[in-house]
Order: sequence, then C-alpha cells, then structure tokens
Amino acid sequence: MATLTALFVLLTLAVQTLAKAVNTSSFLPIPGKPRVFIVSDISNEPDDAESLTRYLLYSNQFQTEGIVAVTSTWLRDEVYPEDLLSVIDAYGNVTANLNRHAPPDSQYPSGKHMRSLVRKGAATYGMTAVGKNVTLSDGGKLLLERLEEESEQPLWVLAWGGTNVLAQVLYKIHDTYSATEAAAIRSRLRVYAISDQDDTGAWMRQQFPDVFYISSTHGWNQYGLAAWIGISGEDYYGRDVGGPDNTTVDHKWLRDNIQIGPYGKAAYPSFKFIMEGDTPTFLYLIQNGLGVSEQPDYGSWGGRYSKVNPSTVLNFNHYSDAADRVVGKNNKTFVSNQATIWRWRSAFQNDFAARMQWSLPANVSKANHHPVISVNGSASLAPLNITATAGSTITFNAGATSDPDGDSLSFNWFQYLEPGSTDWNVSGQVPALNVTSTNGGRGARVQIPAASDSCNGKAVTDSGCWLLHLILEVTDDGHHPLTSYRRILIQTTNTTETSS
Ligand SMILES: [Ca+2]
Ligand SMILES: [Ca+2]
Repeated sequence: MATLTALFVLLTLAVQTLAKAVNTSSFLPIPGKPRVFIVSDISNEPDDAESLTRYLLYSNQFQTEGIVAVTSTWLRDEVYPEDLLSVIDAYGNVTANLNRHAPPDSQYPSGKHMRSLVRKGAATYGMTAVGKNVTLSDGGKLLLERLEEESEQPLWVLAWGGTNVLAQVLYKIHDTYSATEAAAIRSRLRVYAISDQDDTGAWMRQQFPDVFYISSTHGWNQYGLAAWIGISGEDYYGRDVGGPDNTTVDHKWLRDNIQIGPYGKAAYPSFKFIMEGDTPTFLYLIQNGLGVSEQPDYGSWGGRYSKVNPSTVLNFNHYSDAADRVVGKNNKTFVSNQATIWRWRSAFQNDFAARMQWSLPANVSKANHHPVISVNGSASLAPLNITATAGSTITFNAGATSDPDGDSLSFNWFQYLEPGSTDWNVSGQVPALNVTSTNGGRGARVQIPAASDSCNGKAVTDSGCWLLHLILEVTDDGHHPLTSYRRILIQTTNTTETSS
C-alpha cells in the first residue's frame, strides 16, 4: 500500500511537472546586453547586498564588466570585496535553476565568472584617490581596460557608492591620451550615480562636462530630494506618502517573497533604512520594452531624467531629476521626481519576486514568464516608430501578443505625456492622444490631435510637430504577475507643410 501511495505521489508530481513545462524558446527574447560596471560601497549598510542580489537575477540581460568594492562618505577608508563574493557565491548555487527560465541564447553567467569580475577600489575617501601620483586601484585598472576596449557598446558605470574609482580613471585617461583621444574614450562612457556619495562626482562633472552622467542633484546628503528614493523611501523620508503602494517594500513582503530558498535566504539581508536605494541604476537598463537607455527623459523603471542645461555650446551631458504626474494609491495626483520610479513599483517588485521563484528547485517554484508583446506584427522590444498625420486616426493590432505560460493577459494603452516636454504642467501643453482600446485590449484606435495642436511650434522636433509617446503595458495573471511593455513613438506631421 505504501508503495502504491508513493507511486501515485510520483505520478502526480510528474504530471504537474509536465503541465508546468514551457517552451523556453517562447520566452521574451533579450535583444542586446548592455555593458555594465558596478561600483558599490557594500557593507556600509545592508542595501548594496540587496541590490546585488536583485542585479544577479538579471545578469543574463547584461554583459557585466566589473564589480568593484569602493568607499563613500559612509565608508571612508575600507572596502569589502568579500561581501560582494558571498552574494555571488549564493547566486552560483542556483544558476542551473535560473537557466531553466532563461532563453537558450541568454543563459545566466556562472558564479565563477561573476567572481572573476570582483575587484577592490581605492580604500581612501574621494579625491585622495585621484591625481598624478596616485597608482590606480585594482578596480581602477579593470575599469581603464574596459574603457580602452574599442567596443561599439557604451560602458555603463553604475555607482552605488562613491565614484573615486571612475574619477581616478578619468584623470589617468586625461593625463595619458591626447585631448581628442581622451574625449573619444569618454564618449563611450555612461554613468548612473545614486546622488553624490563623495566629492569626485562634482569634480568629474566640472572637469569633464561631456560625460553622459545621470544623477539626482540636491544639497549634500539631502537624499529625501533625490529621485532614487522612489524605489521604497516614501515612509522613511516622508515624501509622496499615500501615493506608492508601500506593502511590497516592507520587511514582511521581502521575508515572504525574496528571503526564500537557497539564494534569497542566504544573500538578501533585511534593510536598515530603506530597501535597495541603489537598484534604480540597473532598473534603468532592464530590457522590458519601456526604457530607452540613451534617452533618460523617456522614462523607465529606473526613473526619468532630463538635461540640467540644454545648451549645445557647453556640451553639458548631466541629466538630473524630472517629474511625472501620477495618480497614487489614495487617488490623489502626485507630481514628483520620485513618482517617475514608484509608478512602476508593482511591476518591478513582482518581477523580482517571480525571478526569485526561478532560483528555486522546479518542484517548488511558482515560476512565471513574461508576456511577449507584438504590435502590428513586430515583437521587438525597441520602440515602434511611426509617422502620423495630424488629425488622422490610426489603429494598432496587438492580437499576436502571447504568454509562454498561456496566462490570461490584461492590456493597458496609455499616453506617457511627460517625455519630450520641459514644461512642468504637461497637461494642456503636450497634445493629448485620444486612445480607445479595441478587441478586448488587443488593439487600439488612436486619434491624432489636429495640426493646431500637434504642430503648435512648441515641439522640440525640427518640423515643429510633436513626437508623442504611446505605451502598451501587458500584464499576465501568473502567481507573481509579470508586465512587458511596448513604446510606440508617434511622430506627428503636418501634411500641408510637408507637401508644399
Ligand atoms: Ca550604496
Ligand atoms: Ca506568464
């Protein structure tokens, strides 16, 4: 009898496993792998270890080029590469589990490979690590090598702590190469820094204003004013309280959904102040169809930023906070830089939780996989570019959108008003699309405003007609619902002018 029961249990498990089996080639494809170089003041507080835990669950989307333990104003004369390694070791134990949920051509890198990318930064504060007589730290040497590679792909330096490893390398490049060569190397660099956490950020932006540099700017240590606290900081900083849903960033949710299994339990510590202040740096680069990394003002899970000064004379490439208008959980409208991040929180927290399920053994995982959006026959994650005449009506067909798990899908078409405008009150300034969803959301009919609005001379495009952003957001009904996006860029035109 016991044997029969055991057989029955085995058969049931086998049937369940078969029912869960999904075709990995139907997973959301990963079109390219941004080159990423992380500098982290890990161990000043638990949150860098948290961010690294999340980052590694996305590491099959990136070509990681280096992970360096650095100082910051919070950790002035020590660095802790060993704490990076312990998170990576926990990750290395679950890559086989994770790879069952990754497209065959975008498998997760091994723990051994990720370990080989860890270096020490300078164990001194800020500008003391920068200058003519300074020997590059091991982290600096690796970063210099990566920047010297003549890659077609830019190198994204994500700063979770101080930036003196980057500053010492930029000093070195300036000192070693001709002005033209140094500028060419800097043109391959992209930075997303979590505010300034030492004195080198301000120095770099002053010395090398051509560097593409995303960071919130505000008084020293006034983090409550920074965009990145939109990740989870409304209660701690007392900003936008009541807007974002704070139930997915508290200790209980993290305990139930993230601190689980062989990876989450081992790697993800409980936060001290707020959850994962550094995570927006790579949320910005996640390829889900929403963000466009070369366009900080388009908005993404990592927030929306615009140029501090649009002068083409200065060639000043610093991008800082921009605001979105978002209706919060309490039905009030919030206008803030932090809203550019928290508006996506439900999606990015569910995404994290779903990936943590991937790290579990197959028989306990409630694995879910992303919807694959197809609009007008195109399933790419890059924006769909179309041209539309002012006053016309255009239609979109997303009927071929699918889900690898066969989940039910909900469709939300909306205009993202803020990108492309520098106005504070975008409502009434940016021409409004009239969007009607059709076919249960699998299609949309969009009325383009008349030429008097679409081509009102305030648009930044050469033609004087607006580039309008339409977003399709598709969410499945898996255990942790997953969301994919498609951005449709509608360049409006005035046919009367074009034909003359
Ligand atoms: Ca940090
Ligand atoms: Ca799914």
